[in-house]
Amino acid sequence: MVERTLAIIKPDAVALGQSGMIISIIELNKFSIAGMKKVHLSKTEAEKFYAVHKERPFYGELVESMTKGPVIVMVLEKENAIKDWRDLMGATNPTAAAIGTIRKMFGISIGSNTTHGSDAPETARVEVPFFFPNM
Ligand code: 3AN
Repeated sequence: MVERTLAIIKPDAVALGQSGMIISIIELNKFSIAGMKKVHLSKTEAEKFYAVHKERPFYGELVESMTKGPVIVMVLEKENAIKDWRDLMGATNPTAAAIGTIRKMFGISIGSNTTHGSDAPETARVEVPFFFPNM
């Protein structure tokens, strides 16, 4: 089934000039980029986007790391986009991520792990319109 998922290239990766390479990898893996924009999240926006993690000990660090510079937000489209994008990103902790995954190649730490991807269809249905209200 053709699906849509939300992908974010996080501030550290954008600042390090890795966006172009990451977008190339996305295209080489046959995702269609249905929407894309560069935005600098406010603290309020990041807190809302990650509200599900509010009780986690790393919430403050997560909000801070997502607001320290601009991010590139994309809607990716393909068959099984949600699982395929998560597989391409790799495990949350870059040290545990499989060789060939984006987080393995570019990730610095668990808190600075290059990209975000929706984790389920219900999540994608909320996360896509969060950034692209008309999609
Ligand atoms: P994923 O992004 O792989 O779905 P989640 O949903 O568990 O992982 O975590 C959301 C984000 O929170 C991660 N992308 C990561 O940046 C951050 N994070 C997760 N665990 C930690 C941790 N132990 N310390 C710092 N940041 C974390």
